[in-house]
Amino acid sequence: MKSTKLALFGLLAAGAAFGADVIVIPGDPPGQGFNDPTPATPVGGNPGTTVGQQALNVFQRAANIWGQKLVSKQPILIISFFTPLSCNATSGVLGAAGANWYFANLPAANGGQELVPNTWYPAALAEKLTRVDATTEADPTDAFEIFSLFNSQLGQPGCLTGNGWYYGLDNNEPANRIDLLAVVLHEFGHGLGFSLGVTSANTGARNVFPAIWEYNMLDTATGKKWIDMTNAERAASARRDGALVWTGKQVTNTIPSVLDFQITIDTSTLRVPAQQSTLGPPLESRPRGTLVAPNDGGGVSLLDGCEPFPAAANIAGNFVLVSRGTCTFLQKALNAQNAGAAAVIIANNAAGVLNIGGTNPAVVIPILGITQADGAALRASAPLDARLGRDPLTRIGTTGGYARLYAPTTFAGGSSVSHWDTSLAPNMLMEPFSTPSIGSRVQNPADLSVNLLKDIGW
Ligand SMILES: [Ca+2]
Ligand SMILES: [Ca+2]
Ligand SMILES: [Zn+2]
Repeated sequence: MKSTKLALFGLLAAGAAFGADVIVIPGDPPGQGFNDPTPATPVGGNPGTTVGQQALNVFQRAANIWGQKLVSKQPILIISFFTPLSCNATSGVLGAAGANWYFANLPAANGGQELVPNTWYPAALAEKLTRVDATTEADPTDAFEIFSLFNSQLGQPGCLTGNGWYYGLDNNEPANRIDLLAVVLHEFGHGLGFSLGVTSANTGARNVFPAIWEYNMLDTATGKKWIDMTNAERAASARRDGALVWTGKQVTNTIPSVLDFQITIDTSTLRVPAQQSTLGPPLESRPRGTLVAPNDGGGVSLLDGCEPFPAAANIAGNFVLVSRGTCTFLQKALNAQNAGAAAVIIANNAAGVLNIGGTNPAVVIPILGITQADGAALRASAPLDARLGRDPLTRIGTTGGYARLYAPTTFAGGSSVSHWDTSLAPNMLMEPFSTPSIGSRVQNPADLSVNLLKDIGW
C-alpha cells in the first residue's frame, strides 16, 4: 500500500511543472472526523454523502487552491485531524496548523537552491527550494510537511454553541455556520510558511538560529529588523501595535492593488485615521461639513447615541460623533440617520481604530470608526469644520508604506505576530479572526498571503 502511494506521488510531482501537489492525509481513527459515517446532504457544491466525506472534500479543495498558487517538485503532505480544541460558548479555537518539521542548512540537490545559511525554514519551503525530500530522510514514519488540527466540538453545547461547520465549497455559509473551507485555507497557510516559526514571538528567543521571517520583519518605531534585535527587543516589538511591519518586496509592491486607501477625518488642525465600516455605504468623493458631538436623549451615557437625539440637537446634514458602548453600532447609526445626519463617526472605548463589520441595508449613511483618543480630541473642539475622505498617499493597514503584522499591546498567544494586522482592508485571509468576508481568496487582487510566502522563498 505504501509503495503504491509513493509511486503515485512521484508521477504527480513529475507532471506538476506549474503548481505543487498538496495532499491531505486523514489522521482520524475509525468513526471520527474524516471517518465520521453520519449521513449528510450534499451542500454548496460538495457532493459528499457523509460528514467525513464532506470534510475531506473541503480539505482537498483547500489543498488544491494552495497547490495552484505555489510551485514545488516535492509533494506537500498534510496530516489532518479533527479533535477537541480550546473552546467556550461564545469563542473558540477553530483550527491550528504548522510546519511538521523545520530545517536549517539542508544541502540542495537535483538543481535545487541553497537555503540562507543558519536559518530555519518550514519543511514544505525547505523541500521546494532544495528539491530534497528532507522529511522522509528525517523520519519515513513521520514524513508529513504540515500537521493540522480542527475543532471537532464546534457547535456542540459549550463550544460556540449552535455554530457548526459549513461544508459547502462556495463560501456561502448561513449565519449560524462557520466556513470550513476558509478556515482550512487559513490554517494550511500557516503550515506552508505564514508563521514566524521556530523563534518565540512571546519571548523573542531563538532555537540557535533565526527564522526566515525575521529578515522581513521591521519595527518602525525603532527602525530595527528582527534579524538584528536582541531577544528583549523582539519581545517588545511583538507588542508594539501598528509599528511591526513586513518589508518583503512582493508584499510591498502589491499593496496598491490590494489594500484600500486610508480614510481620514481632516480638520484645520487634525488628521484622524478612520476605518470605514461595511455596515454603511462607502464614502463618496470627499464630503465636507460640520462635525458635531451632541448629547442624545438619555440612558447610560449622553454620548453613546443609543437613544434618539432631541429635536433641538444640531444634527441635520452634519457628521455626528458618538462613543462606542451600551447598544449596537446599528442602533447608533439609525439614531443619527433618523435625525438627518450625513455620516456617523464612532469613537472606540478600547485600544485601536474601531473596525465595525457586518452589513445592513437599513443604513444609508457612511459609518466611520476612530480611536478613543481621537474621539476625545474631536469632541473637545466640536462643532468644527471637517472633511471626510481617503488619503491618496496612504493605504489602510500600513505604516511607512509597509503592511502591518498583528502586534497587539497585550500579547495574544497563537495570534500575535504570525498574522496580518486587523487594520488591513479588505480583510485578509491571514488575519487572526475568521470573518465571513474572507472567502477562499489567497492571491491578489484580493489578498497578500501568496505574496508573503514568495517573500520567504516560495
Ligand atoms: Ca517530503
Ligand atoms: Ca445615551
Ligand atoms: Zn491563524
